[in-house]
Amino acid sequence: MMFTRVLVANRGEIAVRVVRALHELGIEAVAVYSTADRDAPHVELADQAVCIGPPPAAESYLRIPNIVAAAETTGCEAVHPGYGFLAENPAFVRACDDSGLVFIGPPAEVMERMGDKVRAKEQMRAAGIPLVPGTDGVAGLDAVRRAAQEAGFPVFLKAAVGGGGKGMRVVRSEDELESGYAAASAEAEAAFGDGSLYLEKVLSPARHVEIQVLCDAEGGVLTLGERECSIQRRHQKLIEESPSPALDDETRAEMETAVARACATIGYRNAGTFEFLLGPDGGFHFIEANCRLQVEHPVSEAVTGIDLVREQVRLAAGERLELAGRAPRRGHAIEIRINAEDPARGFAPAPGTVTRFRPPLGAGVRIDTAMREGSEIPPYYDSLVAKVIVWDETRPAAIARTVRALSDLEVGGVTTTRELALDVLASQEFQGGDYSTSTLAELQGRLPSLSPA
Ligand code: MV4
Repeated sequence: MMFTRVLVANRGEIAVRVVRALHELGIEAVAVYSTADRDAPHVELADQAVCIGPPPAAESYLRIPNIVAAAETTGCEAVHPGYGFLAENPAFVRACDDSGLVFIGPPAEVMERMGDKVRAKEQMRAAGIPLVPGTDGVAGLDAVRRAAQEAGFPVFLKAAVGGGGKGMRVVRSEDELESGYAAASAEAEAAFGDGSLYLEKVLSPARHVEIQVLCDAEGGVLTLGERECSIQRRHQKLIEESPSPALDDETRAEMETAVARACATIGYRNAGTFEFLLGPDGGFHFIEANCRLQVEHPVSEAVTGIDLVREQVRLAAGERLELAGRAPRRGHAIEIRINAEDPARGFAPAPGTVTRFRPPLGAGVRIDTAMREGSEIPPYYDSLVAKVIVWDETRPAAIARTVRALSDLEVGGVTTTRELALDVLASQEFQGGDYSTSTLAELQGRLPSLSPA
C-alpha cells in the first residue's frame, strides 16, 4: 500500500528534493529541523514540521530517538533519510523497523554487510566482480608490510568501516608505512570507533566510475548506467557526468551486468550505487558500495528520465520495478556542485549570508537548492549551496550549456566553487574527456581560481 505520510530525516536541498517527490506522489511530507533551520525552505515546503534539537547535528539530525519520535507522533508510515546524516546507519534502520516505520532504503542487514568495506569486497569477489588488488580483509601492520612489498608502492591504507575519505592514506614508501598506518588507524578510530585498516594497490591514473541501480523485492534489478566522478578534491566531488567519456559500450554493458549479478547475490533492495575504479588498463575494479541515494543522482535522472526518489518511495511501499535490465538513456548530463568554500584557501568552508542568489534558467537546466536570497549558510552542516544539473544531446553541447548556466548563476555574499568549476570546464583535460582522479590536483597550479588572490 502506498504511504499517506512520510518523514524526511534531512535538511537542505535533499530534503526539498524528497518533499517534492512525495507531493508528486500525493503523499504528505513531515519535515524535521534543528533550531538553526527554523525558517529553512524544507520546513516551509513540508505539510508539518517537528523541531528535533539544537544546531549541532549530533544533537538533532543524528539523534535517532528524536527522529523516530517525530515520525511516530505525526503518524508517518515511512522515513526517507536523504544522504549523509543517518542514511547509512543500520542502527537507524533497525530503530525504524522496531517502531513499525518503513525505512526508504536497503534492509539493515544488507547495509551492515556492505557498509563494512572489507565484507563488501568479500561478497563482490564471491559474485565474480573484479576488485582492486590488495589484502584479503583487515590487516595488521605486519600483514600490510608484506602486502605492500608484494604489490609495490604506492599503496592505499583504507578504513574498513566509514567513508568520505576519512582514515584513507596513500603510503609511498616502506619508511612511511608505520607512521601512515598509525595515523590512518587513529583517524578511523576517532571518526568511526573502529581503527581496522585494509590495504589496496594505488591505481593510477584511475577514474572513479559508479553504477546506479534500483532493486525491487521480487529480485528485479534495473541499472541506470554510470556516473563519472573523477573530478574530486578531498573526496568531495565537484563535477559529475554521465555517460563517462572513459567507457566504451562493451565495458559499460559488462559493468552493468556485473552489478546486476552482485545485487542478486547480496539481496540488494531500493536505490544503491556501486563504485569502481577504471585502471590504466581500462579494466574496472570494485572499491565500495553506497547504500543510499547520492548527491549526484540527478545526473542519472537526466539521462534516463527516471525519478530516483519517486522510485525509492514506490519500491519501499512494496511496488515492483516496471523495467528490468539496463534502463534506456539519452544524451549527456553534467552536474556541478556549488559549495560555499574558498578554493584559494584550501577549500575552507565559507559560511555566511547569501546576499544575492539568481539561479540560471532555460532549456536543459535544473537547479537543486534550498537557497534563497538572504539565506544563511549555517556553519554546522555541509556547505552545498546548489547543484546545477544540465542536459543536452551531446557532451560538447552539454558542456557549452553548463558554461552558460554557470555564467548566468549569481551568488553574492559568500565565496563559492563556481569559478573553479568554470575553469575546469574550460580545461583541455575536461574538454577532451581525458581526465583522472589526479587531474584536479594537477590543475591546481594552473587555474586562476585556485591561486590565492
Ligand atoms: C582509490 C584510488 C586509487 N587507488 N583506491 C576516493 C574516494 C573513495 N570512495 C575511493 N577513492 C579512491 N580510491 C585505490 N586503490 C583513487 C580514489 C580516488 C581519488 C583519490 C585521490 C584524489 C581524488 C580521487 C578521486 C576519486 C577517487
